[in-house]
Amino acid sequence: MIETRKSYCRICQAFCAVEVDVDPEAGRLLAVRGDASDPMTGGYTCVKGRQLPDQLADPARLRGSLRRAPDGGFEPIASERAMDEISERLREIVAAHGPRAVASYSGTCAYFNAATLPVLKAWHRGLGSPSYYTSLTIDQPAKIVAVARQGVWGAGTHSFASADVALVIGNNPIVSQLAPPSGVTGFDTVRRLNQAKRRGLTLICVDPRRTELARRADLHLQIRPGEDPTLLAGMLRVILSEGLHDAAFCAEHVTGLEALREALEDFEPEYVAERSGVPAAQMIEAARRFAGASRGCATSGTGPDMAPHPNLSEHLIMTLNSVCGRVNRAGEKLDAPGVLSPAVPRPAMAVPPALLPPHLSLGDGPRSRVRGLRQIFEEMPTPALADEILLGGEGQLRALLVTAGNPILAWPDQRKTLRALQSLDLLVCLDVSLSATARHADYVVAAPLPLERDDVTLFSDIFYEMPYAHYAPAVLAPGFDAVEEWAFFAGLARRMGTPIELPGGALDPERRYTTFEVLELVTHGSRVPLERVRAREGGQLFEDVEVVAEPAPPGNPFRLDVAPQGIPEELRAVRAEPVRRPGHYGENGRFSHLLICRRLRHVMNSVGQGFPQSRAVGTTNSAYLNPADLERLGLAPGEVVEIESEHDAIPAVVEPADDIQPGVVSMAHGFGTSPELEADVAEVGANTGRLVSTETHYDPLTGMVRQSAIPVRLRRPSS
Ligand SMILES: Nc1nc2c(c(=O)[nH]1)N[C@H]1C(S)=C(S)[C@@H](COP(=O)(O)OP(=O)(O)OC[C@H]3O[C@@H](n4cnc5c(=O)[nH]c(N)nc54)[C@H](O)[C@@H]3O)O[C@H]1N2
Ligand SMILES: Nc1nc2c(c(=O)[nH]1)N[C@H]1C(S)=C(S)[C@@H](COP(=O)(O)OP(=O)(O)OC[C@H]3O[C@@H](n4cnc5c(=O)[nH]c(N)nc54)[C@H](O)[C@@H]3O)O[C@H]1N2
Ligand code: SF4
Ligand SMILES: [Mo]
Repeated sequence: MIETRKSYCRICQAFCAVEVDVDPEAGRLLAVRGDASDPMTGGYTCVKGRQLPDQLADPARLRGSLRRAPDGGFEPIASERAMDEISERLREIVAAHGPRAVASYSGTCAYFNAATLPVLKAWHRGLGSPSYYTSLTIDQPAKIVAVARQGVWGAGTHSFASADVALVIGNNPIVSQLAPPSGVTGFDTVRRLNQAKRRGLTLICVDPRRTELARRADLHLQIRPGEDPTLLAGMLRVILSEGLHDAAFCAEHVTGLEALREALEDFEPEYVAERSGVPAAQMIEAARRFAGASRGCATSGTGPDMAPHPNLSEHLIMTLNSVCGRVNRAGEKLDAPGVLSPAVPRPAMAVPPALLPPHLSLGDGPRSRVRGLRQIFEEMPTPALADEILLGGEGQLRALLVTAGNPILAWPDQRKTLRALQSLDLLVCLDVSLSATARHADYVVAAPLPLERDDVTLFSDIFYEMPYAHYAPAVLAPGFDAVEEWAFFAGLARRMGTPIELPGGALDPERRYTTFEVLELVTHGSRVPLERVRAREGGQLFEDVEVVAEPAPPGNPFRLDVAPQGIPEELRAVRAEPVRRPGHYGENGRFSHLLICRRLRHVMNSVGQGFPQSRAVGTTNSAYLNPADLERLGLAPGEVVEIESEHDAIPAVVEPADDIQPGVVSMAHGFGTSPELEADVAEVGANTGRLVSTETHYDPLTGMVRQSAIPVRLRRPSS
């Protein structure tokens, strides 16, 4: 019997609602299609999601847990037995070295599974180990630093749904399906963008590449990679000097305006143009059109956050919104109320850093032992993780539990990552396949795939500009011994006698929980109780959820600080940098190109590289260059070159792309293999993480490594 059920895809955070045909008896997924009745995703799916049946049936999928055997290979192990042995090893490590020696790293896919991270975080608290790491700190920690220094508006910024302008910096949601709150939405993006344009939206894009989004923009500022701080400073200077900001709003809610004005003084349009490559008239027009609109925000993706001075870029982006007063005022109904998020008040006032919850402050939590780095979002910084393993002494990491992440392909400095993983006493990977990282593990624990477990759209709750949520019960059983990630950590806690405290209460070690029960404890206090979300099939709007921005208390003294300590200093430091001549980058100007980050539609980081339709689209992460550059270098499309940075070199397949400006190489991350393996770059791609060092070009506050605007040069391989 074939049954049709509703669920949602979890390969990326778009969480597209789907209808699936399943044969429950055979345990097979027969077909998947977008659910056109869904109010958020409207039937949209992408090439990745349409391959859910291939992912489930993939012969390369893990079909049970594995343990390292004496001969160096893997042998099968029952998952309960694996948990017994792993908890025993952890107990020994904690006894000998203390709880800090036990670390976990969770990758992107852990965020697409609502129970995983809350339980894992609680497991760390219960164990007393601060060594909690995720992909957040190699992604966009700068967005958190900006909030932690400027403060945040309690009622949120204007939504995209009501915007008449959108200024988008280094974000390509048409491919990535991810936009920050108030940004051009990552859900069913093209259709919603077209609607917005019919409404009169002005779209301004800042990107070195003429992206899928930039092609639809009214104004595309094709910036030289890494020059966002200069360009944004120039735009702010235009807005403030022409008086285009919201002076009334600033008088009441903003502080530091004069100090900011002063620090921006030297960012004259001609200087900004020379440095950023954006003509002065275009920069000025963008500033005027942004400030001249009435609603809408400046937002960004990974582009400026991977490049140098990420915290400064994010601060200036936030400042554009603050000085133009692009925030929800008292009495306004919020488009993005949050259905699964806690039902907290949303006051129309600045919430200064001192009043922010601990996870949003640059607090005094445990410090990293390297480079003076600190916790961000109550997480230890992943760029320092390999060093924390390799560096001896008190606090050295001995065990690493990797959940839904792929350090070998994703962390900066791939060779160091390998050395670190190989020197651990214990490496455990919870994954759905034998990833490049899992191949080095002592234990690989098999997790079910999304359609095989209950889940709810908690991660994307803050991005939805409608009161929307989707609870998806499992539609298939894995048919083998698989452990859900939360159950794995609850299993370790039970064996080790440590507590797991969730927002709705502690897990009782004697009880067996369903995933729904755990999700109820995780979403405790949400605006809509989880039971109500589960009661309806498919994605739903909860129209009765109405959140209105509340007035600030009279005499409210709080302000958004647009010139906090560190910002004027960093602006001056940027202004003092030498202007790089195009074609002469890096140390001694030895590098001809800047390599920038990008995403590919048919894969999600390292996920999907083995899917059949994705392989038909492409098997490698090509190095895209302007056709004129290929010609100048005497390279033919499809040819293999060596890309060399200050740190290391990788092979890559070059392809022409006229959406890229000359002097730029655009290349996706998450490809390649572990460095000790021989591999054909045309078949598996190359690892851009190998090109960067964690110790030279990094942000002093977060340790975030320069993963875009990397000086490189290209040449034919020497052999
Ligand atoms: N040079 C360079 N490096 C970068 C970036 C860059 O732009 N340039 N980008 C950075 C960014 S933004 C990020 S987020 C990181 C990504 O870093 P990671 O998140 O560490 O890498 P992914 O490739 O997303 O790893 C996902 C892993 O989860 C597994 N998986 C998939 N589904 C499931 C599941 O349901 N359960 C479990 N347990 N496992 C599952 C996959 O098999 C895969 O091994 O990389 C960063 N690295
Ligand atoms: N299909 C697909 N979707 C994904 C992923 C994937 O791998 N594939 N990865 C997911 C992850 S982990 C994340 S974090 C999100 C990221 O989501 P996005 O940030 O939207 O990711 P990208 O599409 O890489 O867009 C980044 C843009 O920044 C530009 N850029 C690079 N350097 C600079 C610079 O110096 N300045 C400026 N202004 N722009 C620059 C690039 O040209 C690119 O267009 O996407 C998620 N979604
Ligand atoms: S992978 Fe594609 S289908 Fe799946 S959620 Fe993301 S955009 Fe939607
Ligand atoms: Mo990411």
